[in-house]
Amino acid sequence: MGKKIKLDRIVKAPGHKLAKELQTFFREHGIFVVNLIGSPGSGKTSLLEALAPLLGNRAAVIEGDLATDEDARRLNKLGLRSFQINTVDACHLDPGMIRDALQNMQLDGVELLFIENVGNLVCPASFNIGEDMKVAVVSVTEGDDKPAKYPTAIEVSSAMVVTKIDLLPYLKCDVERMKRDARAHRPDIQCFIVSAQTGEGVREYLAWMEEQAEGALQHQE
Ligand SMILES: Nc1nc2c(ncn2[C@@H]2O[C@H](COP(=O)(O)OP(=O)(O)O)[C@@H](O)[C@H]2O)c(=O)[nH]1
Ligand SMILES: [Mg+2]
Repeated sequence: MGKKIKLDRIVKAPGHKLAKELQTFFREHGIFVVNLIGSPGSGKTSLLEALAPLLGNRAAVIEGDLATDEDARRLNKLGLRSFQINTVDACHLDPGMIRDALQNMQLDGVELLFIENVGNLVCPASFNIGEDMKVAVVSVTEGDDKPAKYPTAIEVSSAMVVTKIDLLPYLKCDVERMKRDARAHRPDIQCFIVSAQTGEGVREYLAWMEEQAEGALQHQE
């Protein structure tokens, strides 16, 4: 059976220190945290749906949306334990919301925690919510100029996942340009070309993330 999670310290941490405390908390409990950022409809939840059968019980999700618990329900239905935060009118998640979510979650045995941020390529890029890495999710249907137009989102992201690649035959979208522009803003960014519909690229993305998680946890030992 997995580890028992105690939350005392992060519950008591003052607001301005909370992101750091969350990071320490996750590291101490061997949980690697990925903050998914991207526009509304870019395919963040669908990517998690595609990952769900590969993840099983070792992963959990915190979902951030202004309203509804639709995304958490979509993932729970697939057996990926998920907790929904409603930010009402806030355009991004903050560390206090993550702390509150953790108090309502069962984290025993969790090694990977995904946080799907509020759909928005601007505000979520500026806030650390205790994650190990941000990953930008950008779809081919949004147009190939988006990595160039949202440089901060790219600069803060360790990886860019280009989704909905199955729709490429129907669109004018230059994926090579997306990669080029992303690398111009962040030379070491990892690019994954994915379809949540067909599953293309999903295993490669997961394998890379697991490598990163392993590296981060070994580094700490
Ligand atoms: N064809 C195709 N549609 C996708 C893919 N990923 C997401 N979608 C569709 O795009 C829409 C928005 O996806 P969703 O995952 O809810 O986006 P989110 O708002 O970023 O979480 C839904 O209608 C999905 O079915 C994909 O890889 N291929
Ligand atoms: Mg979603």
